[in-house]
Amino acid sequence: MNYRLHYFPESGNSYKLALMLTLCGQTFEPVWTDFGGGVTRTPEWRARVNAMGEIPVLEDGAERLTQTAPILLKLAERYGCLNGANEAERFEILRWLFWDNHKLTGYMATYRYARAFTPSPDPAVLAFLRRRLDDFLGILDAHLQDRSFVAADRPTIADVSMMAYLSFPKHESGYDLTASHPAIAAWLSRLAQLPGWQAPYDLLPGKRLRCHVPTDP
Ligand SMILES: N[C@@H](CCC(=O)N[C@@H](CS)C(=O)NCC(=O)O)C(=O)O
Repeated sequence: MNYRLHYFPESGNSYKLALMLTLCGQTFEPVWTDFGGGVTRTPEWRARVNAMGEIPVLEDGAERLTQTAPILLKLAERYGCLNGANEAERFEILRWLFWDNHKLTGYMATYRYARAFTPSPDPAVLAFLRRRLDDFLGILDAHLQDRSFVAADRPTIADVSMMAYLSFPKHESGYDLTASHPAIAAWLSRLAQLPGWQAPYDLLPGKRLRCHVPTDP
């Protein structure tokens, strides 16, 4: 096994890499990280593991890789898996990866973390983030009205990246996508049919953060 993935279970960014490796038929050693305990904020961890202070980190043999988008691109090239087939598709994949990192994942990760995993989130901050997310989810739902996948006529790493935070249990984000964004819900169901697909908490085991919202019935 050449890969070691530094992660915590609630991390959708970690899920992107765990799922990608799995869909490419690769295994990895999971390295659970005490994100809730603040380990990624310590100078020691930043000096030893990731100077950017972020999870995930993928050890690829002797190399330590960070930032999911370039890592997904590297793995897609390496395994010929979920890649673009031509320049137009590769441009489209990059376009959505940038949008995802800045908008969809950027806001959903922050909103969900504050809402579910902190004890007393500021309602004004939650309202601001949710207003932005409503817009982003509307944009994605419209994009998926007349196509099956985000960037090509088959799944690519853009789908892997963008589905990640939308694949966690709905009580965490408070979005019931089946009711609010049916095209997104249908797309998530299609992706869940991919051979080897696994849900986030099945791929990312271990001690979980305390959740402060009631769980789904
Ligand atoms: N763009 C980065 C985002 C990574 C990221 O934000 N990870 C979160 C955990 S899922 C984190 O470590 N956040 C720490 C912080 O923002 O201070 C990527 O794609 O890897």
